[in-house]
Order: sequence, then structure tokens, then C-alpha cells
Amino acid sequence: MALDQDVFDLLLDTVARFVAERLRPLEDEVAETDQVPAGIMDEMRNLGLFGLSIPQDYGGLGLNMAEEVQVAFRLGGTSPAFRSLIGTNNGIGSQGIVIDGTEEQRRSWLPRLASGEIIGSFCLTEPEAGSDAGSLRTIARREGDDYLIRGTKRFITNAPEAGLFTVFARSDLDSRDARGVSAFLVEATAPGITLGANDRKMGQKGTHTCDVNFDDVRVPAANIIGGAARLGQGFKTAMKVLDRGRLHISAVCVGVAERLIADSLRYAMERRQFGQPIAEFQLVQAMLADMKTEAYAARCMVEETARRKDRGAEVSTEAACCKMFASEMVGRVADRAVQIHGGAGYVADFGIERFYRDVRLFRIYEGTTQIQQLVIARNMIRNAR
Ligand code: COS
Repeated sequence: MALDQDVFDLLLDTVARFVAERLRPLEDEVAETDQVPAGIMDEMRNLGLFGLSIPQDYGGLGLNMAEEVQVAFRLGGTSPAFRSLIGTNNGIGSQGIVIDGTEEQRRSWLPRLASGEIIGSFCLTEPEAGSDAGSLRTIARREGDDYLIRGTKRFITNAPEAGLFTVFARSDLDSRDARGVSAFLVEATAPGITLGANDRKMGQKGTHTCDVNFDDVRVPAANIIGGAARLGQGFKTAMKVLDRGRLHISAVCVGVAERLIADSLRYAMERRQFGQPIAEFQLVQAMLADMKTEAYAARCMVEETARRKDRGAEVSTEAACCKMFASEMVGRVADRAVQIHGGAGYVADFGIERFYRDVRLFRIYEGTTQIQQLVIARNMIRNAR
């Protein structure tokens, strides 16, 4: 259900102000300490940011996709670490339950995810299974009314903060591909779960990822997302969650690009060389124009795909188009932002080099550019048959 227009406009204004006044001043601190201040988390909870995409019946704001991307554009206006904190609860950490969960699972988990009381985390990737997600090796062995989960998950976003994991594991032990995988809801306190050390990443300081090890973790069969009816259907749940997640990430890419364009334009108009602002030089103007055009194209793609999704259309192909174009676009925009800033873009003081490192992840997670290409082309061929 979409929000009342006035309420939604107020939300957008509030988020934009929160980003400008509360989050931007903290960007350096978060990068240096690798930590988002606890007070900011509380403010995010109070603003309802953990439950943007969770239906109102379960305590969230119930934004539709077109609305959600508008919020994501604005959250992109600051370091991605802030968005990442609320990212899993709105995306991969909750949507499995929203899309395919039973009513009981929804009632039991969504209100706490929506309020930010607990953080949800998505355990798909493994040491040997990344792009080929269907080849995962984590197993869920049936024992009475329970399953015992054993395996290792890798690069798991928000795992150190998580209260709930969505774990993809092979419940059909004889299967080798995407069939035979089920999605389990596993509480982070379950005996047998251990976390690896936090990964030392290129960027996105303040967002934490690590290995999650499952050593015969006992999970009731009732915790399969969607119940017994969805045994062996977990991979499809993962794909549906990722279709949605890819669109959200695309919107974040647009938001970051727009931030970098604003910073670059301001710098180009202030910085003087050869007796005039560098913005007066056509070679700098070309970079600004290219940045603007590409970001605008990505914004249009994201808005159109979100509207189509809200109308009930199947947007797997378009979401992959958006993810590929927007993540590659923001990489080029960040590169030009460094170039326009020159030496100031390369040193840490202006934060531009930090964004340059931060945005590199967008081309990798929730499916690499190459996986998006594969999804797009496969769907084209399938539809043409
Ligand atoms: N929505 C619903 N169902 C989907 C789907 C989608 N978007 N995409 C695939 N499926 C279904 C297929 O229809 C198929 O069902 P059937 O067995 O009934 O035919 C099943 O899922 C398996 O699909 P497919 O055969 O296409 O799976 P593959 O193993 O060939 O892999 C890719 C597909 C490569 C697209 C998938 O592994 C992928 O997205 N990999 C990247 C994973 C990723 O993004 N990781 C990032 C880390 S998670 S943050």
C-alpha cells in the first residue's frame, strides 16, 4: 500500500534533512572509527528507516517500490555505511519473509525488523559459492522435527550486528544445483553459530561483514521460509529477494552519483586556475555533463522499473539492467569526481577518494555486473523462444 502523498513528502523531506544535517557531518568519523554511532542508530529507528519496505500490517512504513527508491536516492547522499545499516532489514534480511514467509513467520519477525530492534542478515554466499549461488555446500540435515545446519557463509553484511539470519542450505543432500536448497530463519543466538573476524575491506567503513559458521545448528522445520510447502524452493526465494534488492542498490548508486556531481560542480565553480574557475573550461564541462547525463539516465531507469514492479510486472531483466548500468555509472562518476578535484580528489580531506573506494562494491555485491549481463541475456533468449 502506498503512503498518503503528504505523509510521503514529509518523509522525503525528513530523510533529506537527516542526511544533510546529521549524517554528512559524521562521514569522516564513521570512516575513521569503522563504527556508526549508537545514537544515530536510535535516530534511524525513530524515523522508521528500518521498516521502509515492510508492510504496515507488520509495523513498517509499507512503501511501494517507487516510493522506496525515492528514499534510497536521498540516503545515497551520504556515506553508504549509513544506508547499509538499514539496508538488510529493508532488503535481503527481511524480504524473504515478506515475499514467501508464512503468516506466523511474518507476525513473529517483521515487527522487530521494522522497528530496528533486531538486524536481519542474508547468508547466501560461501567460500566456494558466490556468483554460482546454486552450488552452495551448506547442508541442512533432517533430524526429527528439526534440521541441523552445517557450513560456512562468507562476506555476510551486518552479520556482527545480526539477530536473525536467513540461511540458504541444501535440504536435499543429493542435489547439486539450485533445486534442493531451502531458506531457513535462524536466530543469531542459536548454539553452534560462530562469527569470523570482521573483513578488512577496501571501503564502506562502518559496514561490517564477516564469515558466519554453522556447526550443526539446530533449527525447527517450522523455520523454513514459507513452511514445508517451500522445502527445496529457497533458491527462488533468494532470486526474488535479489530482484528487489538490485533495484534498491541501483537507487543508492544514483543517490551517491548525484552527491558526487553536486560536490564536483561546487568545487569546479570555486577552484580557480589560469585566472578563472575551472568550471569555465570546456574539458571540465564535458566531465560534468557526462556525469549528469549518466546519472539522469540511471535515475529514469530506476524510477520506471520501480513503477513497473508496483504495477505487478515481472522486472527481473529490468532490475538487472538497472543494477548493471547504475553501479557502473557511479564508478565512472566517482572517477571523474576525483579527476575534477585533482590533487584534492586524491587526498582524504575532501572525502572524494573515500567515495571512490566505497562505490567499488556496488559492481560486485547483490550480483556482479557479469551476473547481471548473464541474467539479462538469458531472459532475452528465453523470451524470444
Ligand atoms: N525469480 C524467481 N525465480 C527465479 C529467478 C527469479 N528472478 N531466477 C531464477 N529463478 C528460478 C528459475 O526459474 C529456476 O527454477 P526451476 O528450477 O523451477 O526451473 C531456478 O530458480 C534456478 O534458476 P537457474 O537455473 O537460472 O539458476 P542458475 O543456477 O543457473 O543461476 C544465477 C542463476 C546465475 C542468475 C544466480 O545464481 C545468481 O543470481 N547468482 C548471483 C548471486 C548473487 O547475486 N550473489 C550476491 C550475493 S547475495 S548479497
